[in-house]
Amino acid sequence: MNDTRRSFLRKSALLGAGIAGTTPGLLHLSAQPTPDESTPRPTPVILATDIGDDIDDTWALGLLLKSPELDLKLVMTEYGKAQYRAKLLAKFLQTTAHAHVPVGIGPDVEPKGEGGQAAWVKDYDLGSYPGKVHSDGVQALVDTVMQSNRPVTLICIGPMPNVAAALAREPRIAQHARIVGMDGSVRLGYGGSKTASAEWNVKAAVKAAQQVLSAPWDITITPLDTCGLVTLEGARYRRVLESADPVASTVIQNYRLWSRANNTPGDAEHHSSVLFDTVAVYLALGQDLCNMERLGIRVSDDGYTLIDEHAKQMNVATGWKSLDRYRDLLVQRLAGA
Ligand SMILES: [Ca+2]
Repeated sequence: MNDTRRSFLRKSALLGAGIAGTTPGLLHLSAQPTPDESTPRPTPVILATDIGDDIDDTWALGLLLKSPELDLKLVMTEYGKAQYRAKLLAKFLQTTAHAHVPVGIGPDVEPKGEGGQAAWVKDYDLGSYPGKVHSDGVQALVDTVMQSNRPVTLICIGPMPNVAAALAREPRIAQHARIVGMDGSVRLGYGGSKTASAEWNVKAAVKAAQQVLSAPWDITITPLDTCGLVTLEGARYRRVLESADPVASTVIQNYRLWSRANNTPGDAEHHSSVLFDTVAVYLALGQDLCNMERLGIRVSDDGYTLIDEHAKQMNVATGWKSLDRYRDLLVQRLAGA
């Protein structure tokens, strides 16, 4: 749908320029904004994801594909399980008619193996993916950032060893990209607990988090304080569950397999799990629904994200202005108009 609308806008703009350029009486039209100029260009983004462990990455990818403000230039696997994650990304993109998006495979390191969505890609051949598959995903990330003529938004929704590796390989990416990440726990912990937690994405690869979250790029994060509170239930969940939209139905198909693999098959018929990673995608396109604070954040060696005025300053979504409006946005985008 978005591709169709974009190509329509592009054609309209070309037509407008042609008229203005060849008809003297209409020259003033060239000063009028064309549809392309009046519609903000989508932001180039890269998604770095540990898809295939918790199911929220799959929901986040769905939200990203349904957000016309964002132009997905590359998906890269994070945190091991490289082949399994790459297959999930490729099959999801192909199933939802986004097979033009390149897939970058991260290094074949620990952790290895598969996860709760393995059944979905059991017979999928990565070689059959119509788009580009980069065997060196870290280099693909570096090249995509350095070759972009506009700053890239790097959405990080997993532990970040591969983003840290990209930064080590080409430190200048920090001048050409900004980070929007699902990271940490500032004042609230898991489940809205009043005690901060050592959040998984930080704790699973602490050194990488310290490197990425202190580099000189612009950083925005959703810690558990905001992302840890997002679930869909009741009528909202049913809209996604019953949607015929290819993205929504692919998300639900994966959620059902994942729930079965986690011995909670009934969950997928009634409510979502916590959709942490979707909030990072949201923050890449807008922040109006969150309370944003500018805070110095230091990553401790045991994986906590501590407020420290001498540490790297970043934009932190520390609370919701309206969590219900965010839930509505998520449903509207995933389930279609
Ligand atoms: Ca994740």
